[in-house]
Amino acid sequence: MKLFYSPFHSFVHKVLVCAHETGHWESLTRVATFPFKNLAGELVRGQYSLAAINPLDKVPTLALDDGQVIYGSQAICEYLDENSRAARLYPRPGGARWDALTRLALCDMGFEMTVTLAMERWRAPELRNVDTYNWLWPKLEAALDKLERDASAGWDNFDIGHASMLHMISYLAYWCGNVGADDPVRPNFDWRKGRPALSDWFDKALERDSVKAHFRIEFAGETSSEYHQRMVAEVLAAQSENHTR
Ligand SMILES: N[C@@H](CCC(=O)N[C@@H](CS)C(=O)NCC(=O)O)C(=O)O
Repeated sequence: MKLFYSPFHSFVHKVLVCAHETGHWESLTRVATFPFKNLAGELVRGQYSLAAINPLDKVPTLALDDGQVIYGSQAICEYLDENSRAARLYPRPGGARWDALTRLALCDMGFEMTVTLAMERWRAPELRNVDTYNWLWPKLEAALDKLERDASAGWDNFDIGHASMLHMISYLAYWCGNVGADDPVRPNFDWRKGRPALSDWFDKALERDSVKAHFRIEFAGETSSEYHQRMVAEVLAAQSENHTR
């Protein structure tokens, strides 16, 4: 299997966590994909295009060995979980499943809002859309507050919603707060402040092997666009051989 994804490990990737927890880590070829910029940091499209296998041209995109392509992180995680060789992250039908799926949705949407805010930083400060920030920021704070209330009640499991929480919170902390990026959206924002239960949960979850396998570890694989294009070509060849898409 090939996973096309952005290899920035300054945040926790939900799909990587899921791949590791479900026992697919070793059989996954991770293909570095830069959806927005080339390696020189210029905003260009095309060099790392996935358009031939994903009409949305987005990461993450999973390609199975027979050429079948699955995109949308939710679909990818569900595929990995259904074919799990180890833990299952999607609870069986019932209340626990809806709780996990709702946290998955909350944090996936929170992540996308955070990406929108982080992308605003690419504009000159005077061109940044303040209305976007004013609209989205209260939702992100409310999402964190809801998760703090949930964390106060406690969990005795680790599900797909938790993987998504790690993804959103670590990305938000990096791009919108006091953790890492230059020119963050809110330079002094500390998501942990006033959220002790969530903060404790987060620190414990970072100890999982599925997180430690990539978080804050530099991507060591091939990053050239030639390699990326070769991997896309392999998917297309498998598709024509197996009549998949
Ligand atoms: N809902 C999608 C979101 C994927 C997504 O928006 N990926 C961004 C990177 S964070 C992307 O590839 N953007 C490239 C583009 O929009 O052209 C998922 O969860 O997979």
